Amino acid sequence: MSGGGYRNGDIVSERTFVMVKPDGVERRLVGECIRRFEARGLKLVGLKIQVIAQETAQKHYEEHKEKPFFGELVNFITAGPTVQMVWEGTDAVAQVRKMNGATHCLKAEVGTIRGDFGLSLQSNIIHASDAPETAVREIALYFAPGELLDYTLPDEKWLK
Ligand code: 3AN
Repeated sequence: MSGGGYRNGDIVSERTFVMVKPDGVERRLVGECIRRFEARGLKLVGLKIQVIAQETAQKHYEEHKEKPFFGELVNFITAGPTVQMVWEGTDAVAQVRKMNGATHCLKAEVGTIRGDFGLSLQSNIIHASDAPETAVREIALYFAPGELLDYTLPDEKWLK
């Protein structure tokens, strides 16, 4: 399946890109993030840990290139280990965004990852694609097609 997903009636199964940022890794929140997405019914199809290159970070945050915080953002995201993941499931892009919460942790609802674990704007623990097209671009930036797994879980019939 492509990152763009497919339609089954009104139900969209799709893939989204998620990254636990250096603050999330250093604060040992990787397992908590994975637990929440699994519990929700999403399926992990790609996973790696790495310190990302400046060039990759610049491509990732291309849309913010002209913003005053761009340099600081690139320095922050490349400052330590980050965890890259691809999650698949019904309406995955929107559901993960909702579970992560608003960009500024102080504005994020309690019950979201940012609302439960953060207080900062830049150190906001986790990133996720904001649209299916963004997911396709971001997945390709971090994963080769062969690094993503196609498999079925027995509970999937309950999750569409
Ligand atoms: P989101 O990650 O919720 O999609 P974006 O795409 O608006 O948010 O911003 C990307 C990242 O840039 C944010 N996660 C945050 O770390 C950082 N950022 C956004 N706005 C600012 C700002 N005004 N000052 C510093 N960092 C910012």
